[in-house]
Amino acid sequence: MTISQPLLEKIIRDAGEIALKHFHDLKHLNVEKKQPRDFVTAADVEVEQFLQTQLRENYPQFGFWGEESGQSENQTNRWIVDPIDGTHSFSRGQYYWSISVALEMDGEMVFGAVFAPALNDFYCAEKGKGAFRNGVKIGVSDLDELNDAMIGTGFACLRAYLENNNLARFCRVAQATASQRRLGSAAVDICLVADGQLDAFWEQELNLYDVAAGALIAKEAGATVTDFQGNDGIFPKQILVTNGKIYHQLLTLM
Ligand code: 2AM
Ligand code: CA
Repeated sequence: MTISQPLLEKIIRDAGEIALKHFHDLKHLNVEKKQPRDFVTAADVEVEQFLQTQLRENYPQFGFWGEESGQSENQTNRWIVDPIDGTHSFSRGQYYWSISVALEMDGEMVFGAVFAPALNDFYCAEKGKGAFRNGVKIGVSDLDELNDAMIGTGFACLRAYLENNNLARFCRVAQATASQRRLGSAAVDICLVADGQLDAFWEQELNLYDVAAGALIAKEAGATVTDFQGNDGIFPKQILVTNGKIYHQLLTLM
């Protein structure tokens, strides 16, 4: 492997400092709308520029795809970056937002990091080497009764004005589970499943940069990652992440 985890952690934590500076001075933060219900701030742009520059400088062999700046030339081996996942929460001073960085090589995620600066939680994984939060190995919960489960979801589909909007599915799952959470950053939500803080998470109509890093972290922590039909893989338009034990019970409700 040609990457250095300590170097990447330093770069991503430094990016977190840039985001935190804005987070602690929200009164002066410029929030714009890319389209209705879709926000971007100066922090998103600055964090992405910083990551792009640092990653290019240290890893010139890899391409780059960021939410705000788009795709560079080399897309076979590339960094996939969401500078701030959960921008709306960020802009309101809430804590669930994150910086998401994945390295994809030949169609496979080999490294993923999700840093939630306001929580000071740094999640990361390298393929085949387990998943970690702040350097401590993590794993999914062992809860096996859907009725007792705490599950997370999100509604990117509502912001996209889709008729297929997750509301009926949410009602089915809410009636079958003990607790529901809607925290606003898919990348963090998926890491909470990896860490056993949630038993499962699903969402639809996301983008690859929202889920690429989280999905690897979750898999390395022992989670199942599928679409709503049960196909293995990372499908941002339909992602279901579970602890494995409640997978079949939940899949039938998707
Ligand atoms: P973002 O903050 O990077 O935009 C929350 O449900 C998830 O939906 C977040 O990961 C958020 O990512 C994403 N999201 C927000 N607005 C969206 C939109 N208009 N279309 C698709 N996804 C969106
Ligand atoms: Ca974003």
